[in-house]
Amino acid sequence: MKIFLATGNKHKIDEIKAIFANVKDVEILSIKDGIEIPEVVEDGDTFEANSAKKALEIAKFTGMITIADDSGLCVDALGGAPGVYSARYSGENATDESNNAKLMEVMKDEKNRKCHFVSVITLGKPDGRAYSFRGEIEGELLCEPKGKDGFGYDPYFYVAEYGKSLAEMPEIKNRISHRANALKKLEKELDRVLAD
Ligand code: ITT
Repeated sequence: MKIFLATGNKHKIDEIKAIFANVKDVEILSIKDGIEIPEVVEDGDTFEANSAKKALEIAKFTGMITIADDSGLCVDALGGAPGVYSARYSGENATDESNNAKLMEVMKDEKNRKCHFVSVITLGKPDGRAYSFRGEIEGELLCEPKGKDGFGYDPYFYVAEYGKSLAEMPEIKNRISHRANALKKLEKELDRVLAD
């Protein structure tokens, strides 16, 4: 079956397609297939609220079963910031570079580098029903970037178990990441959710 992936972030499209590659009978469509979608205003206070809003608004717009990902970096020493504001941490015209520069500036004298990524994947139906799944991954913030793959905060996100940043291990990232963990939960429930 065809499932529409509601995101404007091409890195998310690549990752979600790679993670879902082995899921039988599911074909992921996205803006990369030439389907245009309106921007959804992300004004929720939680990953769950924003993820459900994106999935449901775009499911209604396309008339297709739609999945959305709302995700972000939560830093312990910053009380969970940037959290749901991760994409625009350094302001309206933020880029990955400006967000990382701000994060490094704010964290420069901080010894506690513990952090985690969160991804909430929602499957939304055009009739308004939504099913959300949360995944997380623990890490530590590096002081210098490492690696060239991935996107966003990946070059600063160090995973002790592998001794590497997420930007240094794209294949492994797609097995262990917050996004992979949320998608595994969706995959487990997919038949039930689709039949509901
Ligand atoms: P859509 O809303 O269109 O999906 P977006 O990039 O705006 O795209 P979010 O609002 O969910 O998505 O913001 C997620 C931000 O969190 C993202 O832009 C990165 O800065 C960060 N982020 C999320 N997942 C990440 C990952 O796997 N690696 C690095 N940074 C990540």
